[in-house]
Order: sequence, then structure tokens, then C-alpha cells
Amino acid sequence: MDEPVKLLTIGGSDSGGAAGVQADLRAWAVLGGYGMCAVTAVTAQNSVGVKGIKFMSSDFIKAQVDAVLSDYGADAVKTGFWGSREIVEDVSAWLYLYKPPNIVVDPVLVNHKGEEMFSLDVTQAYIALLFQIADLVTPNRYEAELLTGLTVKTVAEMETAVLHLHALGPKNILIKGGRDGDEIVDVFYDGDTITQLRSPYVNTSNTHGSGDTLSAAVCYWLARGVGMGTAVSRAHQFTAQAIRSGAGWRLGAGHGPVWAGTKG
Ligand code: PXL
Repeated sequence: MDEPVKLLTIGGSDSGGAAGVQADLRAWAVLGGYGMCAVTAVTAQNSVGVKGIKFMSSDFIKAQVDAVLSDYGADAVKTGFWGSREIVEDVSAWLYLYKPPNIVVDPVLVNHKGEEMFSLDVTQAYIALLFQIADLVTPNRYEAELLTGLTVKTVAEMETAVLHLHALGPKNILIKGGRDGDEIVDVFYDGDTITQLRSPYVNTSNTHGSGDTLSAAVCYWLARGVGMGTAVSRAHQFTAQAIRSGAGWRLGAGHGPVWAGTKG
């Protein structure tokens, strides 16, 4: 048997199954990777909103990371919903210790409505610690604004922002979820060349989990060793397909999920 790549997500649980570790593990199962998870927080949420959040202690998050990295190891790691300075400081220390390859940092800081989720010290800790070990950071445009202080709306502004974000330390930057007329645009910068990734805009509110699916898919392809540019481009296509597949689904009364799986 060809052994599946080993992937670890360190992020939050979404009881609604759309985002967070549920989205990551689903994307990895569909793609053919072996997914592991260290849960940072448990959320009570559905398509309408987040009803509650309980953070795990950073000691217990570290225990989960330690358990899997000291035994299974990982070919790539994704970070998601961390949400407190203490967690960023304590858990990134564990990543500095184990030095897993292919660290993808999804800086979950602003929700899809553009509302900041945590206090500024969390953003600062991301830049000081996680950005310095990240192979790739994948903000949405609101997160790019928070992290750079710039306005990030147009594709030209996304192209300026990737340069600013790269100067903060990460090896590669992908700003996701831009819009240009009838296309969705992600902007990728590898420290050398800026690349636009485009796919047709799909008129649906079922985009919950799209960012997680994208960064999880990049993580998978990095673990497969295809190289950053190819990983980002395949992940963009995978996510566009997941948005198309979930577009007509009526699940809940609000912001529905993307669907990276198959039917039946
Ligand atoms: O999509 C970002 C995200 C990550 N992790 C958790 C979430 C969300 C957004 O809802 O709930 C747990």
C-alpha cells in the first residue's frame, strides 16, 4: 500500500461541521491523507451564528500536539482557530521544538462578516511567533487588512498586501477570497513572483468553511511534495469545486457550508 501522508490540524471544533477541524479532516479524507487533530477550542455553532466558545487550556493543547508529533509525526501541519495570546505563545513553542515540515498558518482573526474575533495582542502574537515559522500564511482580505493596516479590497490592493505580509516573515503568502467582477481571485506570493488564481464566482452564501478547505488542501499537497506553487493552485481548484458542489444545498437557515465530499 502507498502510505497516506500524515497531516495535523491544530484548530477549533465547529459543532456545525462546516469549518474548523471538521472541514480540515473532511478535506484530507477526500484527498486521501491521514488526518490528526489537536483541538484548541470547542465552538457551539450552526449556519446562523456562534452560540458559545470554550477554549482548551494551552497545556492540554500541547499535550495533544505532543502525543501525535512524538509518535506519528506529521508531513504537514495546519494551524486554525487559536484565539488567545497564551495559546499562540505556548503552542507555537511546541512547533518550534518539533520543527514539523510544511507549516500552513490560517490566521483565523476576522470572521466572514469582517468582524474582528479577538483582541489585538492575538494578532501581534501571530506575527511575532507563528509568522516566523510559517511556510505559508493564508489570510482572507479582512485578515490581511488587520495584519497590514492597509485597505485590501481590489486585486491591486491584494497584490500590495502580499508584499507587506511577506515582509513580516512568512515564506509564502496567499490572500484568499478576493472578487473581481464575475471571478473569485486568490493572490499568491512566494517571495519572488505574484500569481493570481482565478475561478468563476458562484452566487451562493454557502461558503462557510471555504478558507479552511483551501488551507487544508494546500497542506495536503505540500505533504505530497508537489511544491508550493502547485499546491496552492490545486487547492484553489479543489476549493472552487467544493463551493460549486455546496452552492444549491439548503442546510440550516443561514451561512451554509461548502461541500468537499462526494454525494451518496
Ligand atoms: O473558518 C474559520 C474557522 C475556523 N475554525 C473554527 C471556526 C471558523 C469559522 O467559523 O468556527 C472553529
